Amino acid sequence: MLLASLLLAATLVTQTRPVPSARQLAWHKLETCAFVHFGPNTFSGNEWGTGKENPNSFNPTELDCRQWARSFKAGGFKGVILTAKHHDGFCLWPSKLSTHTVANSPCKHDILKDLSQACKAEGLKFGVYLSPWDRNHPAYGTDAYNDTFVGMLEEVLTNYGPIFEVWFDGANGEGPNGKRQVYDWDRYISTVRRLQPNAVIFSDAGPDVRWVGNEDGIAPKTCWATIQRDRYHAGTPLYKELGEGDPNGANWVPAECDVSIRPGWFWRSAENDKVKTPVQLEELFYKSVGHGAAMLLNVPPDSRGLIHENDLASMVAFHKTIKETFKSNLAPRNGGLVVKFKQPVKFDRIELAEDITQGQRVSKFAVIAKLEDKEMEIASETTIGRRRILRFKPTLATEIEVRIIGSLGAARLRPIKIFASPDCR
Ligand code: FUL
Repeated sequence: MLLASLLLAATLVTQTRPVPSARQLAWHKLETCAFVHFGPNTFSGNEWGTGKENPNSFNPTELDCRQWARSFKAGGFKGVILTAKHHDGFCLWPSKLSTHTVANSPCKHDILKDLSQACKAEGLKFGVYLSPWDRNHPAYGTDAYNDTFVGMLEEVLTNYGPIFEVWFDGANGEGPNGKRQVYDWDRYISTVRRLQPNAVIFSDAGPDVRWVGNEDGIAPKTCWATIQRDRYHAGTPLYKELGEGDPNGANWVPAECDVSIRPGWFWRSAENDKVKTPVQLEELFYKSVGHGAAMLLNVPPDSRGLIHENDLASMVAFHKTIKETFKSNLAPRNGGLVVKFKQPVKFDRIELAEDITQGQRVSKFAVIAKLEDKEMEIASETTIGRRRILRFKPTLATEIEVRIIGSLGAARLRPIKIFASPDCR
């Protein structure tokens, strides 16, 4: 009844909200993707290479990108984003525009080719991280470098597609000649649009996907997919605003939460025993995907060129718990915002979702659980967005109701879903 009146109200109220593009809608469905930091730093133990490292140091002895892709699949990830070029400028493909590449290393593999093919074989989407900051390239800091960077983008976007996401790092340090580059973002973006029109572009400021404003993998509980995009640029000092977003923002630019499974972005042997536990990964899932954002978990291959056993074990156990938790929805399929049960049901998760093709609207809601004649408010929260997962201690109820208290235009919610995690059964 409540759902029916909400839908009716929605047809009467003509408030337009920003909505996702087709490429953003496809991206939203992926939810969890793996990030791969790999390069000379894997062998030096550095986080930021200087660009002066000897390409001979890049020498993975058992490189197997198929093992990476199999591992990510086993971890439940839907896409993979590789650091094709990090700040050291080292290209993991044999670029014709640089001498600092895999072609001048003992490895000889075109890692973009290997990984893009492995992803295809495992049914994973493939994306690339390309740092415009380049601490090696002699042209960096001059106009000519913008041509070089566009040329590199052309190589990467032409030869290894389809690409689902291009991840632009906003860092803008000095190059080998002590100069900083003035980045030509308009050209970089139009190059991606021209060559991979279905790819989303990530940076602090979008245009398609925004940074969540921290590297802890956490979106705030209040998280709007909208921002006022022209307030920001890559490298924005206002990045703290990017977490919550802006309900009045004119642009749909959802948040992506990047975080590493290890303390560093690159593998180092000293951190083999500091891999995040399955429980920590689960926590990150609830605080990213469960807050309506996306999870981008960095799992860096080791100096053998393999995903380390500890990282793999942790990802697999994480995925198993998530899969088991969300296996069967306890709510009847035709339930709206009120669900009734004949017998008390025990649950510890409630999942809500707005129909984001109509934009994001809900700004305040409560969840009420009833057991016999007792009524209890079990949650009072703000945004819902694409997917909002609420966690509770195991709770018994014969009725669960979601009350919308604040909304920018009529709320358009999907039916409530109710789950019991393995701990609740
Ligand atoms: C940052 C970089 O400086 C880090 O090295 C890492 O790549 C992270 C994902 O983005 O801006």
